[in-house]
Amino acid sequence: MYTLYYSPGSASMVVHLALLEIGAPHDLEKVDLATDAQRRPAYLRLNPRGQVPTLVIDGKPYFESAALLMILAERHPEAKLAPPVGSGMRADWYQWIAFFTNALAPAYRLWFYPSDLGSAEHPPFVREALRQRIEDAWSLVDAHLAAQGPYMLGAEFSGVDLLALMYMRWSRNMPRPVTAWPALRQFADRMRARPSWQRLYEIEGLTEWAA
Ligand SMILES: N[C@@H](CCC(=O)N[C@@H](CS)C(=O)NCC(=O)O)C(=O)O
Repeated sequence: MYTLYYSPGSASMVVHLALLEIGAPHDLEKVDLATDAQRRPAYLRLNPRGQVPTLVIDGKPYFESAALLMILAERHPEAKLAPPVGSGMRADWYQWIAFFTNALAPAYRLWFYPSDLGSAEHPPFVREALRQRIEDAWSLVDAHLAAQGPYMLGAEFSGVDLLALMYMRWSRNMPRPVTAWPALRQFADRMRARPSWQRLYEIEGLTEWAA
């Protein structure tokens, strides 16, 4: 039913985690970013952006990690990755997914891919602006978790926690890793104890930021 085109530790993580949380049977196809496999014509036919992840659902390819999370959550309501439609928690769920994909993901993308702006390395003022934007977003999430945690939606775990965790991991070698904020640290520890996280590490062969 599902084939996930992924690269270890990349934006495919949230989709891989969702599949593991759901327990949905799936095939994995590794895309070797080191050899630019994402730019080969056969892959571009699946994902015209030349990025991972791509999720093929019943023969049709889809891209954008947060959209894939939402699609999976809807297709598998029993996994409770999304609160019921129409509920206040569902509204919070949309809000936080939009927050992460708008306030955080583009700044991360530019941080890791200066080539998107045509340079091998950002000038210091751009790097500083991106760092500030990323840290401001994490400060907001830290305050939210401290006041209304332990999960993004409060008492209940949901798919948006998987999205948050993926982005949190990407901060590990940045000037201020998320583990420097107390509530984010607690959240990370709670989430990294989940079996899906441990299984993903085994399958993707990851070691850094395991727990
Ligand atoms: N907005 C996209 C971003 C995907 C993305 O930037 N993927 C990176 C890996 S984390 C990638 O494919 N990089 C290879 C490249 O851009 O050439 C999503 O969330 O799916």
